[in-house]
Amino acid sequence: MPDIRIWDPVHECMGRDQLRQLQFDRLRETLDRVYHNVPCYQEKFREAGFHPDDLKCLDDLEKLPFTDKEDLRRNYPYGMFAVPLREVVRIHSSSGTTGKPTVVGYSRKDLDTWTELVARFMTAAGVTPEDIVHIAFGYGLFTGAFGLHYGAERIGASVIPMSSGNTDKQLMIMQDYRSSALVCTPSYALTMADRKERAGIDRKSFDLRVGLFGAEPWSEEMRREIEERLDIIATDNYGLSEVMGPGVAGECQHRCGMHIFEDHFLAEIIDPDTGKVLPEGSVGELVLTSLSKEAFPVVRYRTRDITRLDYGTCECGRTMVRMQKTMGRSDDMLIIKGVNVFPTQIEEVLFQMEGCEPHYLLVVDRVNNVDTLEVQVEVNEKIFFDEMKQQKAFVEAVEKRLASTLGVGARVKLVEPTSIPRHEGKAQRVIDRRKL
Ligand code: DLL
Repeated sequence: MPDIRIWDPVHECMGRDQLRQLQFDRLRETLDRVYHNVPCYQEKFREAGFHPDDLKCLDDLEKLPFTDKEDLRRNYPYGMFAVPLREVVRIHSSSGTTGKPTVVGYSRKDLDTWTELVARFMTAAGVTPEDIVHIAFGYGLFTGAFGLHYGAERIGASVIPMSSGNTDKQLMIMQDYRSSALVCTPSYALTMADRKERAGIDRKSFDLRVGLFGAEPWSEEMRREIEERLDIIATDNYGLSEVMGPGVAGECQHRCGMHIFEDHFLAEIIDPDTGKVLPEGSVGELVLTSLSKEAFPVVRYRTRDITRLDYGTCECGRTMVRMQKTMGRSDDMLIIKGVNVFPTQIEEVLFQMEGCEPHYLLVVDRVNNVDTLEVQVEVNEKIFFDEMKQQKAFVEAVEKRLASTLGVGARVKLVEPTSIPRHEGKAQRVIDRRKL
């Protein structure tokens, strides 16, 4: 039987008219805040001939330009903050399109909101104070671990801040400490299932009953496989660092889309090519505007995630719109082992290595449920004809540089000069063989 517990029924089950009024009031405050505190927004608004006082209804938002990763890159590291640093109590970051990551900040109130919203979706997924929540996201600049950690604590669950890696130890702790809720990427959940089966561990020796998975795309088939092999209910949750981290949206136990917490985020669907807002029910790129953030508000942030919004009522009683599982991206970002990787980051590294030619191909695959990345790169004749020993040292040097830049390992394969296919028009540099 689905659990009907709702963390914040006043907001999560709000009437749509009342919600729109709340969104409007909060949007006005947000526009005022960014206009007066963030030069980048002030400039954008001026260029669009828009003043925050011009906002008369929610649809007026369409008159404003978008924000994207490029704006964050240009204002690296703190240029998009809307409060002085002394009011920022936490900093996280996410991959940028080039060597520099994007930086996001939280005020004390932002951290409180974040915690509340994570508690919302964890409750919607069925987590209660009785649960022992095993967090296997990496603690660090990534928002996943800290976000879910504080949300679970707020619910009153017992949190195990396990962090990522060392799968055997993870399994031991899960068995011994009787973890009942697992938090990680869906692909890592499958890695755990593999290891458990290989070690011949009986599924009855686990108390796991629910999984809260996110940070990367996954299919319904993958959900079924995780549920079957770990004997749990697997739920999906969505978020992105620039908008807050996890806690933007999450599934309830009916699992028919992730409820977007619309009292804090305004969602639009646009055509990624024209930027036009699409009619309700269309598939397109999700654009989000934060409605309550103090330190790092975002106005019309292009997530690049392709999805569809469903405004139909959900049996759980929540009135918040549901987003479908993402169907891809409108840019070339890859998510490898839960880590966001842009081909441009790889290109930058290759171009810095003497001997590499500007021709490369990225081959992404999933082997035994683990993502793999192979970087095939053309090298000049000197290196190609060098001794094996020198070639090996060269490959190792590139791999080391890639691992430290990307935060995830890649296998480098040197290929003969001119062997990578040349394209007239747009180069095709990525082959993704995973079936997501
Ligand atoms: O991945 C935040 C997060 C952490 C979400 C933990 C859920 C759980 P970023 O590292 O900035 O933030 O990556 C954001 O990851 O634009 C999507 O492309 C992808 N993504 C996140 N959640 C999902 C999901 C975190 N449930 C980018 N399904 C986003 C598909 C997801 N893609």
